[in-house]
Amino acid sequence: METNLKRIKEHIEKIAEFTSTPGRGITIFSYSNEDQKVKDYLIYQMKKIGLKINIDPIGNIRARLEGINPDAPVVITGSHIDTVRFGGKFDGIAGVVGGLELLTVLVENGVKTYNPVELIVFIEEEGVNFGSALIGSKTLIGAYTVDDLKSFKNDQGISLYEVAKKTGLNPDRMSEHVLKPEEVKAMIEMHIEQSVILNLENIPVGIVEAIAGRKSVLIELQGVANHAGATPMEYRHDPLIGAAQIIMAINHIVREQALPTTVGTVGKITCKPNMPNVIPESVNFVLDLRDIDPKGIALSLESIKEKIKEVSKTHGLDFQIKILGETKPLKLSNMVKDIIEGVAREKKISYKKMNSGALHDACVLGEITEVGMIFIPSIGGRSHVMGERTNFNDIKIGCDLLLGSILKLAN
Ligand code: HGY
Ligand code: MN
Ligand code: MN
Repeated sequence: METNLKRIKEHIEKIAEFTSTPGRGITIFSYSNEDQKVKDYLIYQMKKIGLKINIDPIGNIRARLEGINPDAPVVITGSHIDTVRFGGKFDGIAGVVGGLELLTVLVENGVKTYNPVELIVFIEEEGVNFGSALIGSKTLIGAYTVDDLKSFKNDQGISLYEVAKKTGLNPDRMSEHVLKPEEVKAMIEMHIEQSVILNLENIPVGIVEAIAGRKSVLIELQGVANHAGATPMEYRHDPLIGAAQIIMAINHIVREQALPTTVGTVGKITCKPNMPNVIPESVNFVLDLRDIDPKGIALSLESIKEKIKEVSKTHGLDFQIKILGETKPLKLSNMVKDIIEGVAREKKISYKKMNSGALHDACVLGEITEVGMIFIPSIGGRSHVMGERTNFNDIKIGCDLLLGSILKLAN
C-alpha cells in the first residue's frame, strides 16, 4: 500500500488556488471566505471516502474513519490550513493533505484499523489574526476557555468568539467538545521543516525529538506626540527611539546572553499616528521569543524587561508588557518516535532526528497524548514566504511514512 503522488499534488495545488492574494503567495486567514472554500473542498473529499465529519463549535474539522472498536482511543493526524499573509502553500497544508491521503489509501484498500483514525484540521494555528497562536488546538484540549476566545481580538478589535459566531458557529458549546486524554491514543503531525537542514543534507525525512516553546510578548511604549520641526531634541519623549533601542538590545541579549538555542524576533511593530512630521505618540511591538530549553526564554525575558524599564526612564516613556501567548517546549514521545523510526527503516527511507524551532499543533496535543512529528524538507529552508517550496516527491515519502506509522499505532 502506498500513497498517490498525483492526488497529493492535486489537493495542494487546488487549496493554493483559494488564496486571497493571488500572485503574491498564499493568504488564507481563519474564518475568511478563502478558509471556507478550502474547508468545503476538504469536506467534499472527506465525504467522498466516507469519513464521519464533525465541525466543532470553533470550526476545527474532525474527520473520522471508524475503527473495528469504535470505543478504542483514537489515533490522530492533522495540522492547519490557515497561513501567514503572503505565505507558502505547504506550511500546515502538507500535513492536512497527508492525513487525507493516508485515509484515502486505507479506504481504497478496505483496511479497517482496530482504533479509529481521525484527521483534524485545526483553526488559527498561526495566530496572525487574533494575536495568539495555536488557538484551535489549545481550545480543543481545553487550555483556552470561551472567555479567552472573547479576549483574542483582531486588528479591528473584533474577538475570535464574535467572528466565529458570525460564521454560524457556536463557540459557547465548545466545553462539550473538549478532547480528553483518555479518548486519544497518540497523534502524529507531518509538517515541512521550515529550515535548511534536511534540504542541505539531502535527507527526505526528519523525525522530530523536541519542539521549541514560545513566549509572545506585546510591548507598548507611550510617549508624547509633538511637532517634528518645532520641538527641540532635548524636549522629546519619542517612543520610536525607545523601541529602536529596545529592539537592538533584544537582538544583543538573545545573541550574547541567552542560550545557544534561544531565538528572538520582532516582526510586528505599529507606530501611532505614523505621520512623517509628527513625533510618535505610541509604539507597540511584539517579541517572539523561543527556545527548546525554557530557561533560555526566562533568562532573556528578564534582561529584556530590565532594558525596557531603563530605556523608558531615559526617554520619559510609559510602558506596558503583556504576555500574548505562551507554549511550553515539548519533548516528543519515545513510543511514537520509535514507531516512525521502525517504519522508516522498513521502507528504507533515510531520516534525521532533529528539533523544531517552529511551533505546531502537535506541541499542544502533546499535553494530553503521545505525539510524534514527521518533517519533510523545505527547499532553501524558506517558509512563511511566497518562496516556500517542497518537492512533491518528498511529500509522498513523508505520506508513506505517515501511513505506515499511523497503521502501526492504530492496530
Ligand atoms: O510560528 C510558527 O512557529 C508556526 O509556523 N506557526
Ligand atoms: Mn505550520
Ligand atoms: Mn507557520
